[in-house]
Amino acid sequence: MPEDSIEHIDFDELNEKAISKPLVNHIYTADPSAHYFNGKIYIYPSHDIESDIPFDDLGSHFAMEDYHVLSMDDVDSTTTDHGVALHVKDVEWAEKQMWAPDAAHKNGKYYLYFPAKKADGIFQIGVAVSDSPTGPFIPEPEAIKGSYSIDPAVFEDEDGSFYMYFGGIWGGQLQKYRKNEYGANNELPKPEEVALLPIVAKMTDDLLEFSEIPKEIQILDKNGELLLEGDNDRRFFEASWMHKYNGKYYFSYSTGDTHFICYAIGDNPYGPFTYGGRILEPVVGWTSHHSICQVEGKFYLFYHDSSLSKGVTHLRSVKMAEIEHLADGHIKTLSPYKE
Ligand code: FUB
Repeated sequence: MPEDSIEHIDFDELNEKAISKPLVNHIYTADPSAHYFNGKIYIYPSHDIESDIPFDDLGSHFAMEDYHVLSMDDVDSTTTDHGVALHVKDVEWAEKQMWAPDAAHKNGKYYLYFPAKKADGIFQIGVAVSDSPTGPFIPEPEAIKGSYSIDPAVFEDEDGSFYMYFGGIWGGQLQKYRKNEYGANNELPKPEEVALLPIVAKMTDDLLEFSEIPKEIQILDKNGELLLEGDNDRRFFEASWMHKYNGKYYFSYSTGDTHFICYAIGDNPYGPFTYGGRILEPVVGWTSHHSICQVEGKFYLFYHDSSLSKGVTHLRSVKMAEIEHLADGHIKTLSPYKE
């Protein structure tokens, strides 16, 4: 939701209308990646903090330094904060801005994937490993080779293969890359040109590296045409996620400056994906970022808004709500606040 509309909000009224409450309110949390590991819900969010860094379009004021893992015994239970699971000071290659993370579980090990800026100001994505879903996580000494930009989402397919989806424009730096190569002069395409696309790479068996050269995934309209950069209501901005439903692959993402969470449907992890609609209408706060987690046959959207901080865009709170897949495969759009 745009910053200038926040001053007109009555937050008491808004909280009455909200379809869900913050899962925790002793710290600010955002960008929730939720997983159902061993019969319990684990949420891997960003840990938002106040900073004296001025606001800019690159998101420099999102100055997060560490990650906490949250857990819930079931969808109705209280949420436990397991404390600091990884701090930027323990990551050799990273300097600052621990943005949206994700996690994976394989053979008794847990993997935390996270983007951070290096000393040269360029984002890369790293991985840290633990024997416990709640950490502490031990970071690998170097970022994942060939990774760039932000917002990793690691999806396990039914055949046991893992894929990382990533990328985000503006502060996430995806516009600086073409065919996986950084170019300081690269910028966003023009509005009438094809939009920048999210990136996917299959992971190695040890889940520490990419096993292939990352590739773009296509998001098409119903006529089979790639979405254009100027199609701000539908084109990819950041916050990739993948879930599977009825044998179909649902790639979901944020449209950033238009504040929607949208989805596109495909037949395999690489796409192409055809735009399907909106999952979530705009929340209070500029960013919208989500995950979708299946718990005992039902699907839940984990998302965030800035209602607890009364609209401070970089002080967000993680929430959850059930979502519904309709008989035709579409997802029913959620409004975060009742009319
Ligand atoms: O939390 C920092 C950034 O804001 C995330 O990486 C983006 O997806 C947006 O939510």
